[in-house]
Amino acid sequence: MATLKGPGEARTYDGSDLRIGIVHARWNETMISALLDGAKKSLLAAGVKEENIVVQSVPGSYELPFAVQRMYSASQVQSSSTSAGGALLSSATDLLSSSSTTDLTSSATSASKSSSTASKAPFDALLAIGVLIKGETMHFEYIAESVSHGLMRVQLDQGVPVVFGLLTVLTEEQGLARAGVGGKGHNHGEDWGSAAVELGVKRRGWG
Ligand code: DLZ
Repeated sequence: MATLKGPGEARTYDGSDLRIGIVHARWNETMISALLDGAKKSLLAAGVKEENIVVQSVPGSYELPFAVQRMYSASQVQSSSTSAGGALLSSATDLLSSSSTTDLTSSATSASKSSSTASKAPFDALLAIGVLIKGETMHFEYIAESVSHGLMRVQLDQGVPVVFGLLTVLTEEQGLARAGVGGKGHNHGEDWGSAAVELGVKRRGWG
């Protein structure tokens, strides 16, 4: 049954050939963990292979645009690298090396680790996950605005879909509901995973 809110009835897209990059912030870990799980669940359900889901983490949401941009650039270098380009490849991946991250699920960790060994294509889509909770100062507004603009800039400048997985909530309770924690609300991470697959597939058709 379609609801008033949300992306509507989803067509199923075949993600079995896609490579998806996820960067998540570590602030508000309970929600982040649930959102990441939700996103991965949708990706796997669409056929994306575990080894083609690369997860990295950054301290907070403010760091998301830079990390997404570097992660995508590194994947382009990887795909065009020959043995002569190996040094460049390793320096690019070192910027966001899996050993420097604290990923929140064991499956995410294994996906990150496998990313450093397998041969790679550039990411078909990326997903940035963060949870910003409004405090008593203007911090929230500045971070929310710059992250939104930054992620939009990355996707338009790089020509790669960047799914906006940033919850901007007024209270922790709102965040928990939107992460589907405690069986309440809806896990928006699931929608973001589906959006990444749909955009990844469509982008190929759009050239
Ligand atoms: C500083 C800060 C604050 C106050 N709140 C959040 C938050 O609710 N969610 C989040 O993801 N990050 C927060 N941060 C951290 C900033 O995003 C950033 O990591 C630091 O300012 C360092 O650049």
